[in-house]
Amino acid sequence: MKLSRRSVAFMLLGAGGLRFARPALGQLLARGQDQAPNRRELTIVVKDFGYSAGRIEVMQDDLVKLTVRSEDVAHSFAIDEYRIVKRVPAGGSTTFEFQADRAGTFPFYCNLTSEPGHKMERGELIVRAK
Ligand SMILES: [Cu+2]
Repeated sequence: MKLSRRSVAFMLLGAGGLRFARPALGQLLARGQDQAPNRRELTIVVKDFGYSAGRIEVMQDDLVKLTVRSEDVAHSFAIDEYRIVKRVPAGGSTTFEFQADRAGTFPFYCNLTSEPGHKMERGELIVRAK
């Protein structure tokens, strides 16, 4: 007999009662493809023409909420492959979300040209395949 996720859920409810079924049901549903993605919240500081994290690692399909904060002049944060380009105001921050739906290694950088140092701001986003 092939069990659908729904019928398994009903079996758990029937066997263990709602109180005990909840954690198991949660784990079960977390693996489903139609479920909400894992959320990741990350903050990167940029100053002195460098990002505080040279590498960001997430899992494929994570919903990433990223805050980039400048502790000096205006900067930006760009990931070409994800078509992300965000301004980071001087002394301020920007927060945005994206779903890391493509696995691989993707460079991030600051695309400002007002001073040569911006070119040195580099890092990479690593999205681990599921
Ligand atoms: Cu910059």
